[in-house]
Amino acid sequence: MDVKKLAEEIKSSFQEELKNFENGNLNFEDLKNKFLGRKGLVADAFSQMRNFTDKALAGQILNSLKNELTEKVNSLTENTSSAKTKKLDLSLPGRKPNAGTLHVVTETQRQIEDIFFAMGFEMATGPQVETDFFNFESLNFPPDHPAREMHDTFFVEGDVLLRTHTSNVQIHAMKSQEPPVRVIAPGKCYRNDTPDATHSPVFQQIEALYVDKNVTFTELKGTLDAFVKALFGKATKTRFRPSFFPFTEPSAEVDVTCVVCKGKGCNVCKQTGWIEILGAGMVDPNVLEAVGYDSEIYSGYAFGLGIERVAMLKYGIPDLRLFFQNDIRFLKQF
Ligand code: FA5
Repeated sequence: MDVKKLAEEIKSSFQEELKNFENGNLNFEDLKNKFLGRKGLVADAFSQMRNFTDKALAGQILNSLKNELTEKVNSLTENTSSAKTKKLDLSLPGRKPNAGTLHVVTETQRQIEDIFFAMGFEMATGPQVETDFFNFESLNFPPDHPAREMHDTFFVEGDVLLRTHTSNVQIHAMKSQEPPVRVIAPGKCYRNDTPDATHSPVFQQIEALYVDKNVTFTELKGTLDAFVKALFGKATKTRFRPSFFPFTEPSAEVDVTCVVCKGKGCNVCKQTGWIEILGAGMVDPNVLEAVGYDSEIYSGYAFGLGIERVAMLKYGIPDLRLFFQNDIRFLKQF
């Protein structure tokens, strides 16, 4: 077989198909595949190599055919893409970029912060990796005190641990300033708790602390009632249950009406109609003395609330684990 003739035939067939392509009767991929594809005419010519008498010459001719067609095809891609740009239809509606939103827990945190800022509280912060002293001892939890059992946590090494509550910030705040102190401190906390509808091993709290002359339990009740009504609406009720925290005396757990069932009882509130959102109390005089405040002159209240629990109530979310699963369908609702 004459390789030159074969190459000429392929070239003229390419010219024919090029016209079809330019007329819009053949698409680019089909044109390219017909000549340069794995099963295209050029590859087919190469596969007939053993039939050509002068194989070296045949190789040269077919290689230069392949290069020539590849160049032509490549120049077509450039032309077509610039042709496409020219045909850009500016009247088409644009593609909307997917704007992110704040996570519902962050959103809730900011709402809570705004309510307390409006009442005159300031922002305070403290470390998440903390020493036993700030997380427990200075808050009146002696070593081996049974109250530590409910705060089983993750130990880093020695007496360094991941804080179990934001109450450590009470100590940092009081050590760094004289009364009056009126601060809130949001942040992550860690406990060796089994995840369920209302618990997670990592969760967030907001601590509040107010120390001054003549601060009373009545003020604590009034502040919390005003806060709950500002966040959940005027109809929301609060319930104070006697409780124990080593660093407050007296102490209370504060519940609000379950918004999922409106107080009737469901699996979120464990059929009680109430959901616990925070622990509170009057700062124990021992704590005030430990930071160098005179407990005869000063008194104060403190409370710590779970932000996820508040977000669940506010938005009627039945399971706390939804916050961490990152399901975009869930997150987009807020
Ligand atoms: C405390 O942590 C105290 N530090 C609160 C406090 C501060 C009392 C100041 C007095 C004065 P408690 O262990 O009850 O208390 O937790 C407070 C809130 O954190 C709970 O009401 C709950 O809303 C939230 N919380 C606790 N553990 C978890 C958890 N594993 N997952 C999600 N939220 C939790």
